Amino acid sequence: MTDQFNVQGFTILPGYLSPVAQAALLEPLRNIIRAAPLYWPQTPGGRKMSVRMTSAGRFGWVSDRMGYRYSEHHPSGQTWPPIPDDILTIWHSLSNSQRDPECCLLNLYDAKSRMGLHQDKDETDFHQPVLSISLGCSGRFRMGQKDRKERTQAIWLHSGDVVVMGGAARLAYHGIDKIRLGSSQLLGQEQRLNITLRVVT
Ligand SMILES: O=C(O)CCC(=O)C(=O)O
Ligand SMILES: [Mn+2]
Repeated sequence: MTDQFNVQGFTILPGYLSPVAQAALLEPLRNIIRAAPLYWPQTPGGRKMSVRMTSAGRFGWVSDRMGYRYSEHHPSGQTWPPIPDDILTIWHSLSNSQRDPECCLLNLYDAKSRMGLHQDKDETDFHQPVLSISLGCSGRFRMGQKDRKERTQAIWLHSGDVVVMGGAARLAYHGIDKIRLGSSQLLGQEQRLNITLRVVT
C-alpha cells in the first residue's frame, strides 16, 4: 500500500481488482440496481445532481429538499437490497475495521457527471474508514484536506482501483472533476461506477 499525498490515512491501491474480479462484480451490481433503481438525487436547494445513485445495505444515502442523509428506504419506499458478499470481502480485506459496512453507495457517472468537493460526514463514527472501488471509465479524483481552503491534488482513478480514506483523510474534502470517456470498456464508453462502503451508525 502506498500513502499518497500529504494526507495521512489516504491509501490508493491501483489495480487492486483484476479485470476478472471487476467483471465478476457486474452481476451482483446489476442485481442491486434491479432491486433498487438508480435515481437522480436533488440537492437540498432543489438542483438535480449530475450523478445517479442507489445503495445496498441497511442504509442508503439520499438527498432531497429535506437534506442529505442516510435512510433505511429507497425513494420508492422499499428497503435496500443486501451488500454482495464479494464487496464485503473487499471491505474486510482492506478496511482494518471489525464492523460490517452498513451502506454500499453506488454512484453512476456519465460524460457530464461531476461530484463537487465535499466531506463524507453524515456517519456517526469517523474512526471507521470509507472504502471506494472504481469501475469503468477513469475519473479524476480531487483530494483536499480537512479545511476546504487547503490546497487540493488530483489523481486519476482507473477501473479496479480501490481507495481507503481513514485517519486524517477520513474527513478530507474530495470530489470527482471529470470522466475520461472511452478509457474502459467494462461499462461501455461513457460510464464510471463508484462504489463506496460506509459504517453509518
Ligand atoms: O466517485 C468517487 O470516486 C467518489 C464518490 C464520493 O466521494 C462519495 O460518494 O461520497
Ligand atoms: Mn465522498
